[in-house]
Amino acid sequence: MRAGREPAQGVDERRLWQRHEAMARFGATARGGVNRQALSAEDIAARRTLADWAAARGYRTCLDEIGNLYVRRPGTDDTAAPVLTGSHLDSQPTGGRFDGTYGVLAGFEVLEALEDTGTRTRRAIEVVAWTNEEGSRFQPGTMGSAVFAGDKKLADMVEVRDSKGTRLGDALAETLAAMPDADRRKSGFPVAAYIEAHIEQGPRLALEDKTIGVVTGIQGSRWFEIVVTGEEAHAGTTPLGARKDAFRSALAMAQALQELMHDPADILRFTIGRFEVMPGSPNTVPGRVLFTIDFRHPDREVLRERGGRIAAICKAAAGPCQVSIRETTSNDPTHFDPAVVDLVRQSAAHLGLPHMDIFSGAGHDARYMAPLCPTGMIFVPCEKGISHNEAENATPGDLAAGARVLADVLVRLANR
Ligand code: HGY
Ligand code: MN
Ligand code: MN
Repeated sequence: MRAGREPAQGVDERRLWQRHEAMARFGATARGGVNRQALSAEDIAARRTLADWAAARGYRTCLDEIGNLYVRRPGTDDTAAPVLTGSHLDSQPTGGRFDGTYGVLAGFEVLEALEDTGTRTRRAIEVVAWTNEEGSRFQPGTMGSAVFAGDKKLADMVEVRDSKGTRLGDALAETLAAMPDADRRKSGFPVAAYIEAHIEQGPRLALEDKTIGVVTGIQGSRWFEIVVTGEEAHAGTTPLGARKDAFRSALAMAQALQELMHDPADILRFTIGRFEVMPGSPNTVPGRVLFTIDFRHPDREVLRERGGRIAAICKAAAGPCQVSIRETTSNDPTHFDPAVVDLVRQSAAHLGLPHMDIFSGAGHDARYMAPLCPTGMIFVPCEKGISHNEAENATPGDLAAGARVLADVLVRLANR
């Protein structure tokens, strides 16, 4: 240990990179990404590894009722509410090695840097790995932080099923049982401040040659699940005019929705990422189609107005089929606490790192922490802005730079 150094100087670029290499083994794909979906065996392995690293440093590990995992470095005042940092370990099915993982490992790297520089803080600092941020296996995403914030009820979340019919509650029980040494605690405890480090998942920092993104907020989003019900029929004998073809109706809906969501300024984001045609047999007319909508915009009014027209458009395009529209999550645009945003900006400047303000296009758990406590985020670049893709990449230097800003900001927040 070399005491007396600033906490940020304790950040070890090589150690942080090696932790990423270790985590990338869990759910590793042949194309260099990760498939570590929420509450899967791979997610459990990653969680247990973080807990092992924590134990090696003598840190206490806790789990709450939705499986959010906390690693606690005590402060000098154990009665003071902790400062929280972290992100998520779960990934997309064809995800990258840095989305979410970076925020958890940068937070853990800060704890180690504080040890190595002999830095004490008044408040405890806790690193959290939120459950099911991605929402790819179980919708909605940011589920762990939403339950922590009281925005989603555990009783509702445990009944959510994945596309294979597995109940979230059963997968959660397995995850909790796999970590018997972790203490249990109730979510929603008081938090003094929250700061999350994340790759940008877009091209702006790289294009502007900046190392640090001073995140001012997150755009709003609305997710829907659309189920179109027709009637299975024989592909060879059933006249087109007599069919209740769920695919044909779903396609008409999708085309009408694309027109609704057309934005010449290309600010609006509209994605149909899942489109399941059932029974999926070449010679049976589809009787059921399920598709998802991910709609995002920085302007609350656009989200309300355009989002409010989705149901009518689907019904008008249903033809002879039935259609059900279920909104699975709706989030207004989030604006972070200006004082925390300013801390990030000052810290980047203090460390001599090129930085710029940026509004997040991607969703993050910080969205749910913002109404609870002073909240902010720190972005670092990812190669060509590529994310939710196995080719996602970042440099050891940028990851370490973000962790240094995180160390500086966390210590300031933990000594308030
Ligand atoms: O979907 C999102 O914006 C986040 O990356 N899960
Ligand atoms: Mn993420
Ligand atoms: Mn993601």
